[in-house]
Amino acid sequence: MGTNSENTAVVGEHTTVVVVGAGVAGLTLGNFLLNSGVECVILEKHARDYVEQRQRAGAIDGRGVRMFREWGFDGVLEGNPVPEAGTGFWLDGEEFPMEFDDNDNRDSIFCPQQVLVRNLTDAFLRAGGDLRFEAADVSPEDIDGARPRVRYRDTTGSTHVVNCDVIAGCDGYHGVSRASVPAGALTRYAHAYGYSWLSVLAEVPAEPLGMAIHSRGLAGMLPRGAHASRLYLQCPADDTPAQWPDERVWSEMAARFCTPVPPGRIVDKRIVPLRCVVYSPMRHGRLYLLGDAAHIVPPMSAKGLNLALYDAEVLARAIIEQVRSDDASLLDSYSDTCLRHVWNYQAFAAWITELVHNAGDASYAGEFRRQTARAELVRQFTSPAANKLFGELSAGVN
Ligand code: RFL
Repeated sequence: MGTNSENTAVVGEHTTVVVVGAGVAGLTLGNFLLNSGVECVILEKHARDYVEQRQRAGAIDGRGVRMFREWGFDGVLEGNPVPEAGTGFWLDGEEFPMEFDDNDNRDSIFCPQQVLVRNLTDAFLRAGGDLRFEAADVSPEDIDGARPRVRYRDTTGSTHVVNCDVIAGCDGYHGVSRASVPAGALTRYAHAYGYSWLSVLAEVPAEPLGMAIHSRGLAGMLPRGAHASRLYLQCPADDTPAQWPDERVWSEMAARFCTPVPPGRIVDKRIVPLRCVVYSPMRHGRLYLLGDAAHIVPPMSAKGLNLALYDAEVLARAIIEQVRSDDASLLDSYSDTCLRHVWNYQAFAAWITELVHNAGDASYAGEFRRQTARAELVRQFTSPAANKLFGELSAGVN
């Protein structure tokens, strides 16, 4: 390693994989690589505290739970997970329990995303991993050339260049990795729903637990640990959090669940537009895109985090195969392998999103669609065959 004192650039550093972003995709990939003896460096733009406190998803599906077990990382799921059993759907106040008759959904758990991120960070650092927080101006370079590398600035202002064989873009939807792909090289497939969710984090246990379908719109209450919940309220696409004072949140929850909902302290409120996005292919040259950097699913499906985990495992296996056997076939098929799974989950996400929203507020899809969606929902709740199919769709089974 040499230092150019004029521009304080540190040159000559080399690793096998530079992972951009220490979210669930980046940390899972980093851990699997390190555990298999593959060198990597993770670059994260935020400070460790910020990343570890960021509250987001909370549902890990059966495939994700089994994946961590199979790789010997059971420990990363510890720390306040709540079994998913007991989730219900309320249709105009009538409760229907959702019990899926398949292994995938039986294995799934509620584990707050920040708990998973904290545990993955600890595991990576404990194993001697190289994780650099507060990396500014991260910039993938020569991604389809002979010398792929990533440039960034550290907290002292020094510029570093890390040369590598593979760049893993795990920096979310607004990150720099996908933006570094030349215009026109990726196709963007997208669909926007005409409504959003007000997403609220509150310091109360999730009770009632589940989703409510009502003519006022959808509502949801799901656990984020034993003492906190995420609340969702369908709202017009152009609403702002300022239009939702705390009292309105609690009274609207009670109105949509048709039951009193004990209020608690609200710590976060944001508007999440409901949309689906897929970028294809999920690779350009030596840059591979993972997780939200490559696709967004509407939150009703609770699959965003799980897709990120899937991508991380597929890329980890592909890189390990390349390093151990000099065999690039899994790397070459990375995008196709992931996209099959992505479109499968997008299909489930689009179906469940439309079903539960159409069955509620008729001002979007009309009264006819409301009635057919309600009939279909009741069949989901009451027919063992339909329920089994729901379980299979949600588990991504073809
Ligand atoms: P992440 O988790 O956003 O991590 C990206 C990381 O990259 C960093 N970064 C950069 N680092 C270096 N240089 C740059 N220029 C960078 N730009 C960004 C970021 O700081 C961050 O650390 O993406 P990843 O790993 O792809 O994971 C995706 C999931 O986080 C996401 O899909 C889920 O949170 C979506 N989601 C849910 N998914 C589920 O499976 N189940 C759920 O129940 C669920 N609930 C949710 C959700 C997303 C939500 N929000 C935030 C819209 C609930 C909410 C409210």
